[in-house]
Amino acid sequence: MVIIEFTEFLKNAAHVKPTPQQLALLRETPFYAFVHFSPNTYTGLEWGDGTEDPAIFNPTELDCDQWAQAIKSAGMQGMVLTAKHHDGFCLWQTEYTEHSMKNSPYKDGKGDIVREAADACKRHGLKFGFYLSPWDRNCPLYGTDEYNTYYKNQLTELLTNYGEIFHVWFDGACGEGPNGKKQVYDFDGYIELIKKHQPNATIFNDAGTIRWIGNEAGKAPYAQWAVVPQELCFMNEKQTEGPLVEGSLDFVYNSDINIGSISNIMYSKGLVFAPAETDMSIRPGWFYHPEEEPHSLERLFNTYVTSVGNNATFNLNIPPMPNGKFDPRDVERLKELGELISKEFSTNLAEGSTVTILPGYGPTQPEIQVTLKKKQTIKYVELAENIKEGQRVEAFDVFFKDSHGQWAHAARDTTIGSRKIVKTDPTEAQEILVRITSSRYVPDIEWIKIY
Ligand code: FUL
Repeated sequence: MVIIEFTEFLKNAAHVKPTPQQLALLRETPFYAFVHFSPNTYTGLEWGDGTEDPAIFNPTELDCDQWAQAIKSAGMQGMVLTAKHHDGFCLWQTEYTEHSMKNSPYKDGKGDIVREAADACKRHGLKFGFYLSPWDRNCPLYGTDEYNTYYKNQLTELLTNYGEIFHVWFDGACGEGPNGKKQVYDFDGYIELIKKHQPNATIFNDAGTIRWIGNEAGKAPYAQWAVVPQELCFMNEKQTEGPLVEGSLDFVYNSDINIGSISNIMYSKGLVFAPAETDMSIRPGWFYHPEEEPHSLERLFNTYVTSVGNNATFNLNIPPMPNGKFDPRDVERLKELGELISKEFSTNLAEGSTVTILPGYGPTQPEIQVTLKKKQTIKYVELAENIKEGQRVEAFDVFFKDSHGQWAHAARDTTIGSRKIVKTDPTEAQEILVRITSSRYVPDIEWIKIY
């Protein structure tokens, strides 16, 4: 049974808009660093079980300025520190547990690594955020209502004592606590605290204002939609009515490739704006393991292109070593990455060129023709939708005019969104044509850049 008109449905879907916080993250802070640091750094584990002795946590040469400098060298704009991972150990001076810096030999139990990291970010012009694992394998309250109070108390400490927080990372993992019980998380209560104390922060979660991209390999699913069913991302406000068609959503998890496609969203009871974050570690593990090597420059660069250059943000983890510094191999790789990103994207060849919008095949299928001032070797075409008004384009083609004056097909792609970087075979050309082949409403292209 058709409940609302299809064209009306498409128009509404095309007008689902970001919040100012989501817009700011996409446009101003799309590339940031994760820092995974906990007793795991000393035990070699990825998931501690909460029985670790806090005395093992002793970063004798901790240098958060070194972290910040390395992060900046890659061109990143922020840092997200694991204030508490699943093992429950707190990297700050919390009032609510002894399983914390209080019992670490570092600075005789007076250390506060959240403070040191936040201050270093300030000194180096980086934004600061934190990860606070809801799953806590140490806290004896875990699995009871009191645990939610405990968690909210910790959240309040972090939200109120460390200056401006740009991003709060809620891990979706929900295992058993020390007493074998699982916890029902009070996400509404957690979100209320963030809205109260840090209204500008975005919230990462499977269901968050920034949602998970669905894998840790930097791959976007088939198309990268920020407009998804509220059934998936309940932390966002519904902006449309639905469903278009009675039925059940087939794809309701971030790893499903079609969550944003019409064939799925038509069954939704309402759509939300929730852009994706790609999270990935510079090495195989989230925590430091000396035998691991950083990923290749090529892999990291490609992940940048398929995240920041694909309507998503990129959260790249760098794990400190037991002494509290980043490994020189990671520092070097970050520098190389920053250099490569600025080499590839610093000169917009379309600067000063002529841009003509042609009617193409109709209002939702226009063509954009760019004539450069002279012939250039083109490696990338970058497009951006005026995302603050919504996401519309479903598919497009790119052509370069060849030496015979013919439009030669260079690339075919799906969504655009906040920013899309299309990699092409390096080609000499002066004229570029972008043909929008499908759009949910009249496309509103904010910019086109050529590199
Ligand atoms: C996952 C965690 O279980 C991993 O340890 C890591 O923190 C990653 C970013 O999120 O859910």
